[in-house]
Amino acid sequence: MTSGLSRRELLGSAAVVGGWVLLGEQVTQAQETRPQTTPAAESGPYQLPPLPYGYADLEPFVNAQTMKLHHDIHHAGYVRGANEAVAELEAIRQQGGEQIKRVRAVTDKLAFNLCGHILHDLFWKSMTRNGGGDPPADSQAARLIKRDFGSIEAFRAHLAAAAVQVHGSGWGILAYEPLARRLLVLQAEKHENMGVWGAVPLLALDVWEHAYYLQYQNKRSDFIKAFMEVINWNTVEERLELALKLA
Ligand code: MN3
Repeated sequence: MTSGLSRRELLGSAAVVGGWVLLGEQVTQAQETRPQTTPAAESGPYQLPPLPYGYADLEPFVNAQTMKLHHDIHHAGYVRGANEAVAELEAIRQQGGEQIKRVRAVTDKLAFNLCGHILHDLFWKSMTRNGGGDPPADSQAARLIKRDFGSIEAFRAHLAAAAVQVHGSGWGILAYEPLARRLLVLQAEKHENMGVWGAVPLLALDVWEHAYYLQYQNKRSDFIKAFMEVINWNTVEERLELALKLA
């Protein structure tokens, strides 16, 4: 990733969206693919990333049907919505006049869809075949999780409780907060509410019903247990090492 960047470069390239810090790599990708004049829905600054594994690769924990619908339909919808919002804001600026009153509504649409895109991108990377267990004993993640939560087990219990208790649709998230230089377990309602400005998400657990209902029905906690078996600690470590440079 961008681990060769200095702190100043990293800060300069990070953007904050809906309370979540977006690390430099994704911002750069977005800037390099500026919208063209084609309809906003299918093109624009944001693109649906391919899954980092096959649809069936996380079975039995996440089945192929759930994975395909979730990625190809739901995640794609957030990408489309974010691109639409960007194009609508551009049109509003150009047209001016009464159109300017739509900024509130379209900004809301942008935050919802873009945060949905950002968190799904991290969600796919948060899981891997043969993942789960504890982070490597000598990793920064293991060190900081033990320091800030007491133990890996206490962290897992906290994350699971946060994910189970989300009101409605949302997320359980492990994040690094650079002001106090500490890890936090956060919840997100929908994709964008309850975020903490400046906190960098390191691990994201989707508990919208579409993430588990086909396979686990109403048993959200069973899906959360399954997620624990596929956690990708390499992703956590990579993102944590970048986040540590923010403070
Ligand atoms: Mn989802």
